[in-house]
Amino acid sequence: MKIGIVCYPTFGGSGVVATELGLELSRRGHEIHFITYSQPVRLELLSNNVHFHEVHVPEYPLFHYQPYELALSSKLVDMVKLHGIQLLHVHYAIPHAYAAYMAQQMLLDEGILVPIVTTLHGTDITLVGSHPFYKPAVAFSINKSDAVTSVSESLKEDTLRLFNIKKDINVVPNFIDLDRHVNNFTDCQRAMMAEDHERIITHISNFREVKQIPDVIKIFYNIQKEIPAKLMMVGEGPEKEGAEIMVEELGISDKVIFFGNSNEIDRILCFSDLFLLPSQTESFGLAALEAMASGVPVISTNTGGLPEVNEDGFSGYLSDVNAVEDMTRNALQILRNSATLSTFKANAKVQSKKFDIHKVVPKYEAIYEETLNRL
Ligand code: GMT
Repeated sequence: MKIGIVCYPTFGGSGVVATELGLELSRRGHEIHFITYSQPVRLELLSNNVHFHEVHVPEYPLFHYQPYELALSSKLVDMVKLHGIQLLHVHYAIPHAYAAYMAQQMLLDEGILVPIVTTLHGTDITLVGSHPFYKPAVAFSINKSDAVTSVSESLKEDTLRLFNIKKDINVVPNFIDLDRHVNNFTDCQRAMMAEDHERIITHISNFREVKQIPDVIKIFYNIQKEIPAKLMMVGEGPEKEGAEIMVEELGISDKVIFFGNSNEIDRILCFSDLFLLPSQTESFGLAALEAMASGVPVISTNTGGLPEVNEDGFSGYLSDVNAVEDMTRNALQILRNSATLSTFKANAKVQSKKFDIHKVVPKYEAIYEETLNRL
């Protein structure tokens, strides 16, 4: 199949999932066209069947807001015609599903029928999309998609509760490429980060309010009072500066490293003992899955899709949002004893295998085929 993939190209779950999906589809013989405003961060190699088409939005002083949707839908029309793209798979409803629908209508006018598959990722539904300013447009573009998928059961339920949706929603969970992800490091240079007797705790996110960054720091603060430990904070976002100030005020600057965005996630996870994800909401929690695939147990909240990813008492523990004391207790339960830690590390790997790329990507292929056959 010739498939056009539209996504956000930045560091962030939906863009990572879209990119990894496109790359795996290309390995399975499909021709993939990424269409977005810059080259996706995990898309390092372009090849015969992986293409990238950049959407340009010319700056014009008259516009207070530059019309990205318009530029994207025009680019989709051009790329479908030029490359014979048969199907558009858009990740994140806003504004991608909307722009794809406009492209579909323009193409129909020329007698070309291109179906749209929309994948809902979470914040497009729970945090942003359900805002009254966007809600009618989001509901409309979901209902106009030819197939709709969500990354967890929980997100499907949220979508049906928040919007008047007439389409079936297929749950296709996020996935992990274990062959590529399982760290092949003989030495991930742990010694550069911590002493042998110290536990390494890691948090990776886009540092938005929803990630509850102050809770990450509070949990770590409690842990390091009990056992020797270091905290690795990976990512960039609006809450980062506040976190740096909090770390300073708590007097733990020598135990916390802020990395910023990193292309070395695998190496960081390779030397990590525990992953913290105390989010207020999380439709899936791809970062937790990546941690588990590297054998890192997860302390998370029990919100959204997290219970579908992290199995309580097996790959880690789940707690209520803001239950800092409970999350501290659970973290110490895993970290205090080396034998317990080894068991949880092994369990985390086992749990990640449920989301093996080779089990999940065929589900998308089946949806594409079914959608194309329905035309
Ligand atoms: O978590 C974010 O703020 C980024 C966001 C995104 O769109 O990239 O992540 C969402 O999609 C990911 C991939 O499906 C999920 O793993 C995240 O759980 C989800 N984030 C939230 O629901 C807050």
